[in-house]
Amino acid sequence: MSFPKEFVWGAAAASYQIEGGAYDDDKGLSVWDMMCRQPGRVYGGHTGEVACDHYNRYREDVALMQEMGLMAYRLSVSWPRVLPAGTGAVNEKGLSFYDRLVDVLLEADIVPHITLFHWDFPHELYCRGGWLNPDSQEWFAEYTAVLVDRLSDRVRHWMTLNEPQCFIGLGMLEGTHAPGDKLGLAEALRAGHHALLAHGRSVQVIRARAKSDPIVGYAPTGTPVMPQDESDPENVEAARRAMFAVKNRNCWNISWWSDPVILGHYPEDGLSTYGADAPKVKDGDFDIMCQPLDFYGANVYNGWTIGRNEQGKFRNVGRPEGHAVCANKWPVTPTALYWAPRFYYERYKLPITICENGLSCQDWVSVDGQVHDPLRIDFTTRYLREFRRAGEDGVPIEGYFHWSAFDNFEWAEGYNERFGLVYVDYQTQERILKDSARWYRTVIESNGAVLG
Ligand code: GCO
Repeated sequence: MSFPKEFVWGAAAASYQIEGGAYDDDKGLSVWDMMCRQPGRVYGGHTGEVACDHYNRYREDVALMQEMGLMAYRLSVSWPRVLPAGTGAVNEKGLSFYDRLVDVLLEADIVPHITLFHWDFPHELYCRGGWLNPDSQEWFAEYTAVLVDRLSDRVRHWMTLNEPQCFIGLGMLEGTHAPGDKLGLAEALRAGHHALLAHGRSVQVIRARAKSDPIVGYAPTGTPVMPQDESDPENVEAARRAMFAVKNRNCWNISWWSDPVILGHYPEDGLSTYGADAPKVKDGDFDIMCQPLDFYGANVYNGWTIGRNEQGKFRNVGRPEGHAVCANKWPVTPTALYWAPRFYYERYKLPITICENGLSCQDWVSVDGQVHDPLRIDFTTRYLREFRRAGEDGVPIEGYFHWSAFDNFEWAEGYNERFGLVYVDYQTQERILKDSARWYRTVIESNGAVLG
């Protein structure tokens, strides 16, 4: 068996990471604009002010996507570009950017998949308490309505939040991402509770107002756990348990952020791990959070392996010396793209779309003027073979979005990491299709047959 006939091959990017135009056309400020102004927060003092200048070069960029043969493009919308104060007055110039982008994509036969929130939270709303404010769910519902009203005649694919683990955990608890706060766990989890409510309200708004039948999902992340011995059912079970466990008093886990949205409650072990820091749940909260979804959007980069020690007890088996790593030292663990989709599907019973998967490489322009990135091709081949295997074993696999379409602003790492299929020279804004981009085209054209 190969990939399903209707399988969607795409690539992804996010507004703050590529758009630039931070001060153009009356855009409001986001927490990332503000974070980048603070010395020492982002590698090298880099900012997303210009980034890939996609705000001005989107036509050229869509032409490159077409050259790559993409069937779909996962983009996100900058909330403060559309609503400069986060609520209230709509900025027509900002909204019309997305309107034009959608049209240009459709003309190129590329289906837009819109993520409503990929971290550029409006600064004005942050000053009103941000996600800590219980009204945040209504702010997000209002913003959702503006986009759905304007775009849903042409856009059917929607994702609500990207990785609450990061924008709450890294943004509000650890302070390494915007807004850069180091709150207590109780405050972070309360903010997270509001974000989960915002997700639910947003799904309700999409379903109530969309002009064409919507396909709605959610794009969280987490760390997959793989069994060392795949033929040992107890090892598989140990991996599943470890993958969904909430053991640490931080925001980095899967089930706290997915169970309420899909199963309608917080996980028991999370409630005991967080104890008195767990948020108060009001009657009806889970009814709001838990809305019908059409797919589970998984962002998967790497995982760890669990196996038996000499006494037969399960533990993290670690990695052998010299194990393959990406430029940013993330480990290369292809079977994560088998086990994560399988465990997600078994627990949540939703079809799986991989909304992000990819790697940072040390790409540069070679003397022949090309960008040769064999490691990206090898990495993606290995991961996609595993994803295909998940499909063969009965997991409904619907799509794959490579992270990323373009090199871009990698948050606190600035431009120090290159995740793109397309190389971007930030001085000249020249784009070069990397070898991987041309290769990806052959993957798409053959619906994965070239993966071997
Ligand atoms: C994510 C981030 C992306 C990152 C990518 C590489 O959703 O994890 O949204 O924006 O750039 O994951 O770290």
